[in-house]
Amino acid sequence: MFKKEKYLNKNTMLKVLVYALVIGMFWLKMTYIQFNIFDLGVENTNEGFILAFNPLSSILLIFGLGILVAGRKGMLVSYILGSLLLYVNILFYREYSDFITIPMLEQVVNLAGMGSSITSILAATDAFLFIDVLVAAFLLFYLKAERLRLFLPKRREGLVLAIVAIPLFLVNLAWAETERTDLLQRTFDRNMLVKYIGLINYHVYDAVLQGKTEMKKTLADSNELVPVINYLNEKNTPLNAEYAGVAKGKNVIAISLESTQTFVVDNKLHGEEITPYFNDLKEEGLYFDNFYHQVKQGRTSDSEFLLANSMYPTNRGAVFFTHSSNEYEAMPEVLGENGYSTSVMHANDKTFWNRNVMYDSLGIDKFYSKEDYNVTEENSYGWGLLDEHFFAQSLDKMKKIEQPFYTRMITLTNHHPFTLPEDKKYIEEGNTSSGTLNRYFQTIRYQDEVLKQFVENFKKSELYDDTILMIYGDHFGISENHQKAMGEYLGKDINEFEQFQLQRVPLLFYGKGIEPQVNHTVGGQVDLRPTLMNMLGIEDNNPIQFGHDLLNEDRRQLMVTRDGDFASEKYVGIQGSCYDRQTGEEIEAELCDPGFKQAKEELTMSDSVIYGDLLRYLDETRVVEPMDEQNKQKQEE
Ligand code: GP9
Ligand code: MN
Repeated sequence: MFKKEKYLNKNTMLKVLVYALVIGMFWLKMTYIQFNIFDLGVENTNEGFILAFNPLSSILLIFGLGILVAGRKGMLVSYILGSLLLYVNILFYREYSDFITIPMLEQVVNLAGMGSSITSILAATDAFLFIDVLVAAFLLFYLKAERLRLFLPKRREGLVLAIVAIPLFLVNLAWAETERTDLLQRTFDRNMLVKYIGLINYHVYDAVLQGKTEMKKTLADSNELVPVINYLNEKNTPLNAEYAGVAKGKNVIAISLESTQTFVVDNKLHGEEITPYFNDLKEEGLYFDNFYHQVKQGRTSDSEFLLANSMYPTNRGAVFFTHSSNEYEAMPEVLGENGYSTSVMHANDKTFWNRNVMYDSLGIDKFYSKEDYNVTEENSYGWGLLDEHFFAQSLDKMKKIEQPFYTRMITLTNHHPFTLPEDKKYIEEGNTSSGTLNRYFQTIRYQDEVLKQFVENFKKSELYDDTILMIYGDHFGISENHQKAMGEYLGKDINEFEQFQLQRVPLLFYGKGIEPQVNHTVGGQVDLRPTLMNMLGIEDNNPIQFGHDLLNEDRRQLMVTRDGDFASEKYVGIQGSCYDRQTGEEIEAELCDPGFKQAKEELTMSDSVIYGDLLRYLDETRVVEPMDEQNKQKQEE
């Protein structure tokens, strides 16, 4: 009896030891990853402790559930799946500086299309992140010599672990709220969520959000469009009369420049201009120097969405994937109704970003994708067809399409990881501490050179007289992971404010009839549609647009980012902090309160339209519109 008890005690102790070792190992690994691989911006010791503590509840949860379902095997499966989840997030983070969301998972097809980019985010040392999996398997399965019978967890122990996870998570949450109140309600920023509740809990939270999102669409009804219309009517600024119809009846070539940021414009490297051609071209057109991208996880596709709809993309996933079956009344559709033929030219797989499906919803007549281009090994590099060939072949296509046309070209060569064949490097690479930034200068320089070929050929073509160009950057190319190097190049410390300002992208309208001018208004991609439609002199009857004509001098200057940050004429508001936009100095936080409030309202309104698929009720609601018109006239009187 005594002997048996002793044996049991010893066994229990060993069991607890194995539990502790396996849980401890995963905890250690996850803490290492959260501290060292993700850049979560830990600001004080309290946050450091939260970050070190937050893996625990999620580990108990997944191990507990594993044991509950399949005992020892289940625990190992949880260990392996948990490790894979961490690793996939690491890869994703290296590429996008963001964490995976469920809608984003549908986009694994994109990873296949990433070509050389995917290899650049794998590191040989990553193998170390899996060594513990072997140790765990060894502890759980091989240390079971008959006499020791070390580890045979009972199902009910799994249940206990999973239950204990709940109060632990609540402790975690309460602790996190000491740093940020209403953490789970104010979730524009995934970085912050992961910092406070840990990566695995974040995924659980994301799953809950997903469920809510799906419910919203099912439960939505036409009444929900009314507050949005009222809000937009209230905020509405009239279109600029001087520019109305300056490009009436003309063709439009919109050129989306991949990863092109404003900081390269009029800037030099080794004493040479990085974009010599664009620098000159912008002197002959209407150029905007305070124009920001507003994309989130959907990158290029988000910029396309902003342009087509003048609505904000979603905060999770790419709206091109998540809401491609929604009803829209996008700009191409309206242009089509006004006699335009509409197309997109982009030499990538047509399924990338789900474009082939979404373009139908946006009313784009024709998508010239990779299969419509002559793509060979000789004329391709990295992501695919080199821009010079893309431009040349696209111009040939344009000469043949029915006029008036609206076509949008999307370049590709200046994409991460920014590599080029030797003979296309027209400038020495940079000498900062980031290879990515160093190469970026070269791909930007290349893009400028081939843009020159395109525009010069365009000018010589018959198209020139009847066509305007709208050239803009789709989003940043250099992520905040390269802040230090960016600081070395720009010769200043890249703080939160500077990082925000780096989100500016160039915007240029060019063509006969467009007077040269530099415009400093603060705007973003959401403003493109009303600006362009006004220049084309087309009445755009879709009232659900969040943009404001960039050319109206009385416009509301407010550029809202998907994170709920904003830039206005005076201020820049970033995650609760406030800066003077001119000087970059941090000022009293309260000064930005109204801006934050408006930003939030704006995003909430836009989201309600997308999540509820509310544009399907537009025709119904339009019946009441004449009333609104009358009201407006009254107000004007
Ligand atoms: C792919 C291209 C690049 O077709 O648009 O996409 P990105 O990674 O920039 O969103
Ligand atoms: Mn892009």
